[in-house]
Amino acid sequence: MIRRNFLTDADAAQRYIDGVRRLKDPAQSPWPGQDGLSVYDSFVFWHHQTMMLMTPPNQSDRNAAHSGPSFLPWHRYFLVTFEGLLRRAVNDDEFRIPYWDWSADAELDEPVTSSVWNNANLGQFAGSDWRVRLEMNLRTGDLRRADRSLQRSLGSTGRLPRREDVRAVVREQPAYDSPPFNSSSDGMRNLVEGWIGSARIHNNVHVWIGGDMSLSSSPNDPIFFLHHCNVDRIWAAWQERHPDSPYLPDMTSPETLQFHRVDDALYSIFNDTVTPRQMVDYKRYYEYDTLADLADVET
Ligand SMILES: [Cu+2]
Repeated sequence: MIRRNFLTDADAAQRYIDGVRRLKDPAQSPWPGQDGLSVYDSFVFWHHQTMMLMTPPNQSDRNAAHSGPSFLPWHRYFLVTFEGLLRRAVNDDEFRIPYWDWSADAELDEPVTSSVWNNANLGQFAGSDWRVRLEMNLRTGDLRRADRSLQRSLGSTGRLPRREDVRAVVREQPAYDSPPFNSSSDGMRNLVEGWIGSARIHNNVHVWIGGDMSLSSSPNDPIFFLHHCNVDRIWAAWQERHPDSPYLPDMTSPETLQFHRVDDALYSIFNDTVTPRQMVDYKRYYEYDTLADLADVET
């Protein structure tokens, strides 16, 4: 039950691609009640809905899974749910989502030449047979039906975070998060999410890829899950490095932090109740092949 490196494990990479293609096909993987849409598309919808849910509603910074503490557990849950469907799609209980170590690509002279973008890998999804069927309407902010190719703008803006940027956060940030628990907070979560700090870690990767990755419908790009798997790996490395640092905030925090407190239900479009507390112990679901490049820890 190991999550492996997409760049160095051709088998995990190929199975990820196979599974994603199956989940995207409305004939093989229909989204019940949504004509012409697939199970894959439901994840685009779920992510978009979550971003539109401002928490609390009278501000425009924190939503149910971004610019706040639940950024990490919500995306962990999102990936674990997707991973369970992938497992069935490739018919292998042991399969886990691989991670894209973008810090390795940051060391290339031309990161856009990384093998992750080859046509045999993620490059193929920018071709004509991969259709974006739900997209964020830039004018209204709503989600609408579409039928077009995936868009990327690799490397035109932004920068891939360097390994030392990530290591510094894992090493030097003992606090998970801090008041006011939004995009101005100090602490590990906000440095990893990338609203503060020079590296702008998670956000910068979305910007560097561009196109569909810069919208609330960003899971349209299959790189989304590989990117977030690496973001999750950073959280895992931090957890191993700071085993006594708790998830914050706890339930003594006000209702305005709903969807972010440790025992709140994470926002879901499905009939399920999963809390940040239940997502802390990732080893219930998977382990990483290594965390040693991110921290001086044993896995
Ligand atoms: Cu997100």
